[in-house]
Formats: sequence, C-alpha cells, structure tokens
Amino acid sequence: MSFVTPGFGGLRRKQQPDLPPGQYLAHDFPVLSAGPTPRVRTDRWEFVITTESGGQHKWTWDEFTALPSEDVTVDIHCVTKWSKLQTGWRGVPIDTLLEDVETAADFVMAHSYDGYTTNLPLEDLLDGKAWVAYRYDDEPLEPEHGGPARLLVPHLYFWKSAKWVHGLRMMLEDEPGFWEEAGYHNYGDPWREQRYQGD
Ligand SMILES: Nc1nc2c(c(=O)[nH]1)N[C@H]1C(S)=C(S)[C@@H](COP(=O)(O)O)O[C@H]1N2
Ligand SMILES: [Mo]
Repeated sequence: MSFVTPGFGGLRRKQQPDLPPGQYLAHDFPVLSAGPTPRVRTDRWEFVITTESGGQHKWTWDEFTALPSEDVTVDIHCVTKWSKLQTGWRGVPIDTLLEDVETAADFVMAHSYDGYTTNLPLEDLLDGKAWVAYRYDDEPLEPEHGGPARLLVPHLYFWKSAKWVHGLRMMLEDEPGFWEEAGYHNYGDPWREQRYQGD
C-alpha cells in the first residue's frame, strides 16, 4: 500500500543547498565588523587606486556611480560559518576601475575607511569576479554592511570583501592584511575550507 500526498508539484524533497564544507545557511544578514561603523559621507567619499610607482587614479562618488555598473546575484560565505545564497548587489566591476591603470603588480591591498586592510591576488579581482558594490537588495548599501561602498569578492571568504572601501593599492610582493596578519588564511577559498593559516 502506498500513500501519495498531493502537493505543489507532488513529492517535496528537502533541498540541500549548495554550501561549502562546514557552512550553514543564514537567513538574516549578520553584521561582522572589527570596530565601530564609520559614517562616510558620499560628498567626501573617494575611491583611489594607487600603483606600485605611486601613481593615483581617483573617483568622486558622482564619478564612480556614473561608471557602468552590474547587477549581480551571488552566494557569500563568512569564515564564522554562515553563508547566504543568492544575494543581490549592484556594483562597478574591478575590471572597469582598472581599465586605465598600468601596473605590473600581482597583488592588491584593499584599504578601508576604518583602517581595515585585506590582501588579494590581482587576478582574483579580474574577469568579472569582483566589484565595488554600492547597492544591496535594491537599496543603497547600509553603513553596517559597508556603505557607501564595499568590495565584493564572493568566491573568497567574506573577510576579503572589505567594507567602507577607500581604495586599492597595487603591490609587487604580497603582504598580509588585518585578519591575514592575525592568522586567517592568506587566500581564503571557502570550497577548500581555507579558514586559518595551515588549512
Ligand atoms: N572595513 C572592514 N571590512 C570588513 C570587516 C571589517 O571589520 N572592516 N569585516 C570583514 C568580515 S570578517 C566579514 S565576515 C564581512 C562581514 O560583512 P557584513 O557585516 O556585511 O556581513 O566584512 C568584512 N569586511
Ligand atoms: Mo568574517
């Protein structure tokens, strides 16, 4: 004897979301900051790319938001084990910001208005893999989550996505940022569970 429960589309299977190892699904959006939230006014905001020879490329808020932007839907993974699937952002691709920047650097240090830093290989910011994001969920990005603008590098643990980002510094040699200095993994691939040094 078999029982069939009719429902929407028949049998409901419990869908296991596609999460990296050790992660759980968060339904809220946790706020994780090492210090207090800086309030950065957009009329004083600027974004600065500094090359290894000291050359600078700068954008005011109006110049930055006039650049072509993309709407992206991505999964994000925090080293403290929460993940959020299908988050919606608008941002300027790093490719666009680097268009006129001449550099031989292989590494980048992201610098934030709160003094936070995080290091990344330059290639992890290229080819549509990273953005400076300024809208979340169809709203201006809230200060708690890094507004006016934050780095968004969803394929790495979320500590690499510097909130209140102020600029990028091109580096010929790799250097550790804030959490990397404190023992977090230098690269931080959630699919290889690279949480801490030695992972
Ligand atoms: N400037 C700055 N960026 C930061 C941080 C920070 O303390 N300062 N925390 C990082 C960490 S550890 C995580 S997990 C994410 C958290 O982003 P959220 O608060 O929007 O969830 O921001 C990252 N970017
Ligand atoms: Mo984090």
